[in-house]
Amino acid sequence: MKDKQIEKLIVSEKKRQKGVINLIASENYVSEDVLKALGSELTNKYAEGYPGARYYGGNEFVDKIENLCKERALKLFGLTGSKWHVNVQALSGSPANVAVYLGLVPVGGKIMGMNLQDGGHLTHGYKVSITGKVWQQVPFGVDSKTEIIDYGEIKKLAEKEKPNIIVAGFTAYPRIVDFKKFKEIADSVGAYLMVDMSHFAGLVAGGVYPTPFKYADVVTTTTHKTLRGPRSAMIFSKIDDREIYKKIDKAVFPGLQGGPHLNQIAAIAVTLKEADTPAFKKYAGQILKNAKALSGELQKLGWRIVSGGTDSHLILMDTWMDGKGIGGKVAGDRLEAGGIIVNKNTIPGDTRSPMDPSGIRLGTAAETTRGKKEKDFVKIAQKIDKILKTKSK
Ligand code: DSN
Repeated sequence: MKDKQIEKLIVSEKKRQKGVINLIASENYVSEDVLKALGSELTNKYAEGYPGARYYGGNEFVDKIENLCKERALKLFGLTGSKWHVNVQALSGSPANVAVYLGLVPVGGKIMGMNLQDGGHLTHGYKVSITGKVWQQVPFGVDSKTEIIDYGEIKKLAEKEKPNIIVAGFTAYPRIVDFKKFKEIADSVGAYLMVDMSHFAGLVAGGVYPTPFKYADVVTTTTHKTLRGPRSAMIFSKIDDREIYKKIDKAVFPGLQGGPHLNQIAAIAVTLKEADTPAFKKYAGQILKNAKALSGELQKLGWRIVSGGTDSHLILMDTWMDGKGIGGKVAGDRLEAGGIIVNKNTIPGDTRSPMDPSGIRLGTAAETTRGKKEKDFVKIAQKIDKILKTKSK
């Protein structure tokens, strides 16, 4: 690069990434091919609109790229183009979720989503997000004892509040979600069911987590977590006489965005091809095995794992343990000093502040990409335990 300042910083970041154990549940390491697509000449192209209906000329190749990306997206999740539509233009996860609400929920309408403290995302209607300002959140949480979603409570709440849309999905909930139950609840109150599978999309693609497509009206996902692609998003909508997909396409463009980022779209296409392989299935299975090994060993070492374990790539560790342990901020800082990168996280019923909550969130997708197996994660658990039990000087 001619710009030595930026080049030096990129090289330093590359070194940092190589030198740490990365347990951030929403990060991963992409392939050289994904990086090549991201850094290609596609970034020069403006193509407002959709394939075959653009507002700019010169779309011969970018139309093919976007169509191929959409075909691959449907194929990977076992969907047919007559029943499902996919939009691959949303710039990332938050704008994808906002586009769905913009398309389907009137201003002031109700979004029923998991509250932030129990594992929901900001864009599931939380008050500081635009999704909690333009629309009203009807928050639900987990059962205070089991720390698992209580579908009976959700049903009661939905019947009382009559939300326009119910969001099943999370950023910090380690368990399997029962999409069938969510669909029954949504149908009983006339709400759309949206599943935000951002965290577990790669696990669904790999066949190790239940597919939401049997039950959802809309499925949103980022493409950079367990799916191991570029920072971007996709929105799948069921095709039926409600014509949801038309409303969502319009919400993405021209509702929220101008030109799509075609370099990202090409990189998603590359990711989807990589994910449609036996090797990726094996990878997804290993993510799960590794998460169980990490969670099991931490429990053996005396740490409390929220909900007693995990069914996914994600683990919520209670580091505070009612004052017997340490806060999430100190835990995160100490681990970083010891070469392990995590994020501090609230746990269900947390009374501490989000800046220094009671726990940390761990994920196994990134280190599994680097070839780590169960025995390596047992060692990582022991390292975490040692670091957290050693008082800082
Ligand atoms: N998706 C969030 C995460 O899980 O890290 C960030 O918005």
